[in-house]
Amino acid sequence: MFKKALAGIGAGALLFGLAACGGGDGGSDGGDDGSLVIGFAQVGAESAWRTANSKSVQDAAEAAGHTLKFNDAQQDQEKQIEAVRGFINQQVDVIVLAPVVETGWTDVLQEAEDAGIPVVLADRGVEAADEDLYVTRLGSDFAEEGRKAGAWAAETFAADADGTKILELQGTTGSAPANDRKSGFFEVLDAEGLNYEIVDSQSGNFTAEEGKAVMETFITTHGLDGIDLLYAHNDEMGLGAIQAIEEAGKVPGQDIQIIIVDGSKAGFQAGVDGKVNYIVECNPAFGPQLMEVVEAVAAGETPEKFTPVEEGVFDATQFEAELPNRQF
Ligand code: GZL
Repeated sequence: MFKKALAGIGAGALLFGLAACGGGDGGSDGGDDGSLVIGFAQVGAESAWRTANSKSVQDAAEAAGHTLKFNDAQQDQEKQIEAVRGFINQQVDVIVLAPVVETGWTDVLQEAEDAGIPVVLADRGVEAADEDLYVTRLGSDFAEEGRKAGAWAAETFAADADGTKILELQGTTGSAPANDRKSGFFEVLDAEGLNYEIVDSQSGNFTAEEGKAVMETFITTHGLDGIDLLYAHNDEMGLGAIQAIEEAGKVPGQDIQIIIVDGSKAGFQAGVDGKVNYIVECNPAFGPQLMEVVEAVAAGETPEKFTPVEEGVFDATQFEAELPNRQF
């Protein structure tokens, strides 16, 4: 909005306008009414979580009177980088990025900084080397989600003298949630001294289709006899795995216990049906909180480097009561 207004002014006035507004070479000053033009580079639409997250952000931007330029990168980093470059060229006031993976962002984040456009990370994070190239991240503490899952598993299988055999369906390779949900989970199993074996661990890329396909490969390779636990980094992969387990003639939730992360309606329904044993919540509905962060950043404030969203955990005794509360 602000930049569009300036764009109509002659060169001389433009320099004055920029100087008078302290806009520098593209600072984010927003419109006179405080409205902002926000570029949102979203991961994709791979899961119910992602769809709910996009809606939460879009609804919150509309409610706040901001213009949201939305891009769905279909889980492709090159498309996300292209989207960010597009937002830079459009001289948006703030860029919001949900980075599909942790690495490969230095150049484009530097370009945003050079253009004077602040970047806010939403949901996932980037590698520490790029920490100075974004203002703040609003999202989940993925390692803590992994620790919560690990605490339940360590308690549930503590008496399993012959060792707990675990299959793991990891999220998108190289993504912050996949890296951190894995590290947090096994950090707690080790700290609690659980006797366990990782029978196999592969990425299902956070989708139901790929989660089912990987589980079918697990079953073909290892069988299910003696497998105690499946740890799926999100609901979709867990639900896909459940289909594969049932097609193999086994009972999910009984023959093999299952942990999922997100807390979608479908995930909780699987819990009510006895097919899932533990759910770690990952909250997508941070749109309003994100707008507050973006507005603060546009006003030149510097929030904490990381703001975690609130999230809970649920076991079989809680699934039925919680299901009606699920928003996605
Ligand atoms: C976590 C988010 C993950 C979800 C998945 O914050 O990045 O990506 O857990 C989604 O469902 O695909």
